[in-house]
Amino acid sequence: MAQAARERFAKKNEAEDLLRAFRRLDTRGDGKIDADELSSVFRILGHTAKKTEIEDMIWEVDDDCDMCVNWPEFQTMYNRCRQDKTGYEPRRLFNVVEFLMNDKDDSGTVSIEEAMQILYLRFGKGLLDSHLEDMFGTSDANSTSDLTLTEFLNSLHLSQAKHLRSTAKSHQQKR
Ligand SMILES: [Ca+2]
Ligand SMILES: [Ca+2]
Repeated sequence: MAQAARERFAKKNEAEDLLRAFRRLDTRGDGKIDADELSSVFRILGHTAKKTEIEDMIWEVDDDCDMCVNWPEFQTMYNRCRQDKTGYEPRRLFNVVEFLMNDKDDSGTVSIEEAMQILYLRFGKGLLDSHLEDMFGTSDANSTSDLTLTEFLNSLHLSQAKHLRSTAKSHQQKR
């Protein structure tokens, strides 16, 4: 695919995935996500999180302080994190959203084939393997198993920590 076509397709695809993730979290369908909804989705996905942790996830992105995340807040959070180069943007809800976006068939796990689609559209072929290795520990589709939400969050956490360390290092070297 030519780069311009890929970028157009990627944008459209990303917008659709984002809306799908929002709807999946808004289990009552009232246009905003609260702590109960988030915790019921976690329960379905077999992920354990403390109530305070879930409330913090919402608090970090709740611009109008109603203890819910509405669609504009959700989009703002997503775009902030996607554009963030420093790694310091709060990413807890974002990482969950990433999982739901990757889980295209709503099976509750992310397969390497699913992850490949999104990573390819975002980064192109060049960086595909290294991103897959960060996520699955290998880029070999035959030797991976699907990731649960907990596993997915753990690998994102590790790769984001790695990223923070390397940014810190390159700052030090510049001095
Ligand atoms: Ca709701
Ligand atoms: Ca809100």
